[in-house]
Amino acid sequence: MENKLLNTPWGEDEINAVRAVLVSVITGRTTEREAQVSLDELERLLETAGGSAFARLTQSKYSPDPATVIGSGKIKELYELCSVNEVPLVVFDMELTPSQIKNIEDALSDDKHDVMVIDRAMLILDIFALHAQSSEGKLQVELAQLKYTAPRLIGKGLQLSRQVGGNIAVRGPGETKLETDRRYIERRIQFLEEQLRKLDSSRSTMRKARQRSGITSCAIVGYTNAGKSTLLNYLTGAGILAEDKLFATLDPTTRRYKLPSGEEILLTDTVGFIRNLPHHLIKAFKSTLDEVKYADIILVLIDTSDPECQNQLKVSKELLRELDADDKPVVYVWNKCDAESDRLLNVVWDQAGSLVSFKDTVAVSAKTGEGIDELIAKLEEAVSQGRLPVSYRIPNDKSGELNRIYKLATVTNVNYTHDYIEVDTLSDSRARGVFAEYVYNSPDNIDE
Ligand SMILES: Nc1nc2c(ncn2[C@@H]2O[C@H](COP(=O)(O)OP(=O)(O)OP(=O)(O)O)[C@@H](O)[C@H]2O)c(=O)[nH]1
Ligand SMILES: [Mg+2]
Repeated sequence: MENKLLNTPWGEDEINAVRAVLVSVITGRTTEREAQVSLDELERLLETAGGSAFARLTQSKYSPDPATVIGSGKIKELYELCSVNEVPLVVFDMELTPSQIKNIEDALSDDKHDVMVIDRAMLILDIFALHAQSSEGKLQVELAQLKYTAPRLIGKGLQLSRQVGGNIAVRGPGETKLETDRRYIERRIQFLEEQLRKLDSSRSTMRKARQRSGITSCAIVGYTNAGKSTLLNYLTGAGILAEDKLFATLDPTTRRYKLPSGEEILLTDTVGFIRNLPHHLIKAFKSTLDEVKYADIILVLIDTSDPECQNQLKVSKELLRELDADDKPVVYVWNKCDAESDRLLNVVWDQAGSLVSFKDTVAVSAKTGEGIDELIAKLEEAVSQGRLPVSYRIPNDKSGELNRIYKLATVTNVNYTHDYIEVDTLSDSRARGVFAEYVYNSPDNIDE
């Protein structure tokens, strides 16, 4: 059999994979091209979840039908496509309500053939369920699935959904199975929210301790598959799974990294971004994404080998704004420069002026190490951003504080007097806060 979509013979994986029709509605706000690009991505998401795309169906419709999204003619076409080819799964590249899912499933199923309908967010959550490793990650995914996916499965019955859709969208994190019993869901949601609250408070205690320790933290963010984990692995040997799959990483990983100046910083690899991420999903992964929100510096990675890299950058910038993290020092990193150097040059020269300022960008290959030295230099620059000359007076009986100052600030001069130690430094806002009681001369109080 020929796989028409991919134009290749079926491989073993494709034969075992659950086949699905991908559906997109082109509304007034999207173009045909944008819809196809988004469908390409949906196809990759489906493959990551263990499915394979059988066909695509698109409809231009200024306002989607409230009951079935696509019109009745298209529904009929979809019904024929699924029943003739025995396709059990349909994935819509948009957010569907539980009743829309039920209506479409009813219209596509008959006594001989059941069809399961899911949307983009359900598919993403399914991949998260497969990839969650930490207990916090698993709790977050299960909670998001109970709130989002479960109500969308109730109409059809979970057993049937499993049979029909080959488990796609109905897996729970780890070995657990997603439940759809209403009473169970309510109790479980309460339990998970309580557990997550506890974890969140211990995470914020840890974060505060980290802030007090004065080590600069840097979050590596960017579109899924941009190479974030590969970069952290290259720099620190973190050993994180990095592969050519969407959302390979769900849980954040933090490692120490020593800059050439000798200063240590913390680098954190984070969950990838993707276009059309529903707002409630961002909220569901709040504590994971807080790593970005509370970082001192943001390193945005863009995959230059992806023809859609401009959009990757746009989505990353939008999500940073949504996370309230867009006012921090940012270093834009054009990754995979070993793969597509021509495009890289075009991107940097044609687009940097309008999208990012050229001086903040650097081209690297996290795979070969090309450009990494320049990246580190940019990082050092960003770390020192916001440092001001400040002098502290430390009473002699607290001389131990001097060691801490050495850790948190750049010391330019030390003068021992009879009553105190006078230390001239370059201090960032955090160091100025930590040693506020010792400040005797800084630009802040000179202005007063
Ligand atoms: N050619 C080339 N490939 C790279 C480079 N950096 C990463 N890759 C590949 O890109 C794919 C994705 O890399 P990851 O490090 O997993 O990407 P990520 O951003 O962590 O992705 P998610 O965790 O899935 O969001 C892998 O197959 C890497 O080997 C690079 O500089 N050059
Ligand atoms: Mg990763």
